[in-house]
Amino acid sequence: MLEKQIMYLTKIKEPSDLRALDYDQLEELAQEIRERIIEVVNETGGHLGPNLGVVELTIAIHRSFDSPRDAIIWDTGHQSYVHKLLTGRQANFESLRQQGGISGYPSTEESTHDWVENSHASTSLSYAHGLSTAFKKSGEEGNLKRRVVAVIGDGALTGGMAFEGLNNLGHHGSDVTIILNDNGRSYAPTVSKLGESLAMLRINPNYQRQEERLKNIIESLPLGNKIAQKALRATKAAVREVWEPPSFFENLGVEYTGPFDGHDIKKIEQVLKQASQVKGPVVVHVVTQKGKGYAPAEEDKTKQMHDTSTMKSDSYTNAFSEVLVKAAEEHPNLVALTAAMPDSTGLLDFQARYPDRFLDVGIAEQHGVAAAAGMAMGGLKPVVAIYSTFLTRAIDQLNLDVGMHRQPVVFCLDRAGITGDDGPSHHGVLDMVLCSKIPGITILSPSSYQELQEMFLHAMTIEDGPVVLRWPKTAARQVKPNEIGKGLKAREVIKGGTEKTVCILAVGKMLEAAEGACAILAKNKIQTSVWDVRCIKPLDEKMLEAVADYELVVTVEDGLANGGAGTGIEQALFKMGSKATISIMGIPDAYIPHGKADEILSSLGLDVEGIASQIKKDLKK
Ligand SMILES: Cc1ncc(C[n+]2csc(CCOP(=O)(O)OP(=O)(O)O)c2C)c(N)n1
Repeated sequence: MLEKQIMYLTKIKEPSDLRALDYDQLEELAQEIRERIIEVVNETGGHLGPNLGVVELTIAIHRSFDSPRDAIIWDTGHQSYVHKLLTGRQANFESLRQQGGISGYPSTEESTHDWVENSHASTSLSYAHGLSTAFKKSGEEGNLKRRVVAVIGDGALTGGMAFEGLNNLGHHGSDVTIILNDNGRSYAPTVSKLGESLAMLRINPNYQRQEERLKNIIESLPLGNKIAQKALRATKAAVREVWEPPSFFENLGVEYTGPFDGHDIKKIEQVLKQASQVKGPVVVHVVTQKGKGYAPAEEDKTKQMHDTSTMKSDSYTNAFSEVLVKAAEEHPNLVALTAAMPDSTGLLDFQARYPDRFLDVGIAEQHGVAAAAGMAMGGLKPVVAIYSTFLTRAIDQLNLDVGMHRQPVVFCLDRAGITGDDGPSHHGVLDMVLCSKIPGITILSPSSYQELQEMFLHAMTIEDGPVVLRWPKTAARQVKPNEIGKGLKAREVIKGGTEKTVCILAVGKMLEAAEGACAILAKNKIQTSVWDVRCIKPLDEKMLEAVADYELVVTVEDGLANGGAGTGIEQALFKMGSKATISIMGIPDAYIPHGKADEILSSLGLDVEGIASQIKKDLKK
């Protein structure tokens, strides 16, 4: 960076330091922040577009409120980099998302300015309601003065929890300032009628002018002129009725003000200061541009560089993307659903080919899964493309609305297992534990590019209940046709001789590590068989029979060890009367911090060496 460019940022140790700068200096600071974020995120990866869009807004928020006395909650938390830079974390900002470094989301461990550890969307209004209630109930003078601020995007506002929160905030009259950061997009353009109405306000200056004019007239009338005031107030209400969003919020008991240019620091500051005087909840609608100030982000039509990841041709996601388009040709009733993530779940090609069969439900996983149940009841074949971590939101719907009704919905879980840089809330480690408890479900986990495609086509033929396919973020192995399994069968990959000493049952991508461990053990003259489990539920009886009389059966999965695939295998073998020692290798019950996925797996002993040494230990027992 040039010296001139770091004139201000390094001086901001605490948000209160912002107050020493005038508006010209703040503009320069905004530029320095943008450059710093671009520089770091280009190295580390992360959420670029959302953070570039909130630079001025974050500065204005920190000048208007007194953090951490006032609580600022960032919905989803992916747009908190600017906040981090302004709250004492700029010195090690380049460690963003690196093991031991700064988290890509708010982190209570990192700073008292971060109130929650979030990353799943649409929770901010609930946290805000809770905090505001607690501050009020404490009765302490200091607490009564605290303001609670929730910053929520138009995307996150499509989530059911956000609507539940709004409803409850309005009902209770909680003192919360809700900053609606409206950039018109989630990853893709936001799917929401409310969003469309917000956009109408955003692009139509008439609304603002009319509001302003009426406000001025009402204020200029002499106090005695009650009739005229009443008539004008009615006119103002009528004007508002025509414009949906204000009446939408106000009917819920939440004041609305806006829209304002979210890149105008002075204006936003002024509005926020006024809004913080309002009793009860108030929405301040600000309009920002995602990716602002960085041409590659501004020009990226797909996602305005929401994040820096791109779909790789050798990824499991790509294998899915290809086979989905192929299956759609054969199954005219196939529809594909996403919860606001068409690109990262591999649906873009499908969307381009079959726009009428592509459905974005908004950031609304619960609704999406129940809607898929309805679609299946009506004769469609829904494919729900979703990250493993976000399916957790909709387990109840998968269990009762899909599972109990035995609806043939296919769930395609991307980013299953340890995902790495995004930290504890993004690891997809719960899906096998939760889904395996659902009666009648089929759960498949591919170990290669070709296997995924074979499994997906098979899943399309299952008509008596839901199917879950889960795969990791990493590159998929390319294998020959004779290395692909069939149907719901497991596949014996390595026959370990006649002694039946050790057998490894590997799930999905862990197969590769299991094969490596087998090679190490062979050097130590330990004969080891390896199976690709493929189908976690129902388990392949033939595999169970074949391994039941081994001395040691080791299961390896990239999901929670407690209650997942290994537990299911252990119970099945026990029921069969197997005397084998069973060793279950998987993720411990812990919130695992961010880092590189492979490094995390190695640290948990879930790599070639770790598996081999666990087996040696187990054999000594
Ligand atoms: C429950 C849940 N589903 C999906 C996501 C993935 N996701 C992260 S940010 C995002 C879009 C958020 O849009 P918006 O709230 O408008 O914020 P913006 O990025 O536009 O600033 C999505 C879908 C998530 N974090 N949580």
